[in-house]
Amino acid sequence: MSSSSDRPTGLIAKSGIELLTWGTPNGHKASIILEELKAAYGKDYVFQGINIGENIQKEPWFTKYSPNGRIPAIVDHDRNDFAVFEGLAILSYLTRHYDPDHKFSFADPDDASRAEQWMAWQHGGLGPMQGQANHFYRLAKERIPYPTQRYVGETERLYGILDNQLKNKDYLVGPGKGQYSIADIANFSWVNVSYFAGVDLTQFPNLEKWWERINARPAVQKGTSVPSESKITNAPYQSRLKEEPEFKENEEKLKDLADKAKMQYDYKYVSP
Ligand SMILES: N[C@@H](CCC(=O)N[C@@H](CS)C(=O)NCC(=O)O)C(=O)O
Repeated sequence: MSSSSDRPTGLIAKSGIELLTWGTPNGHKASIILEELKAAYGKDYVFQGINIGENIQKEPWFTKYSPNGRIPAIVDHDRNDFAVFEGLAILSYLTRHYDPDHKFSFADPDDASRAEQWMAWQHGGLGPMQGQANHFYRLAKERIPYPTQRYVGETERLYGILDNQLKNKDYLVGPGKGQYSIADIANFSWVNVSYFAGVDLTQFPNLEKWWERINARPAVQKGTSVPSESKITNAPYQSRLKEEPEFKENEEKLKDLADKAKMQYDYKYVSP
């Protein structure tokens, strides 16, 4: 179930989970796990699109649930309207309460800690650095070489860390080859917009295979289309490069500027 197209002004559901979100990497973390729980257990949810371009996330009714004024947030109507903000906390809360068979989380305390470590790493490293890479590579009003190479380079260094972790594993955490979990969902949501930040995923072969594996999951396809189809994730980005010559030309210009910035400051990412 989705919301009406009117500007949201408050909660709309009375039971179950209500997700307040927008089509960004942090938003996708919450909608992917909710789609996975729906597919695995039949747990339904309601969402409202919070258009961050219109600053709905700064309105008092919203900051009551998400004090940082950012998406995503969830409200659990079945648990006294308990509200959760921050991706890691949302992923942990939902699996703690609604993943009894540990299909996306871990019963083993050491694996649970490992998953938490990779989610914390995403929050402290990958998300903030790639967010800044997006800003300086593409969104800022002017192209400034130093921060562009600094943040695109640091994002590439972090991708190198993930690539190394996935050398002999299909998923980041878990016994043997690993088990798909909330640790993968947190990091996938950012790797799924690598090209938007000027990072070429083919440089990281283990990571690219992991991205393909996760992107092929039906629940991931559904989750990344909440609240609406995304144009910035890697698959539609690649299609636009093929189909829209003007888009391709502009993207090549951005890449060229970033490559020159890297050369100017001799930045090389270093992966262990
Ligand atoms: N660490 C938070 C980050 C949340 C965040 O940065 N959300 C962005 C969208 S990806 C946002 O709401 N931006 C709008 C704003 O800053 O006003 C998480 O993982 O949930």
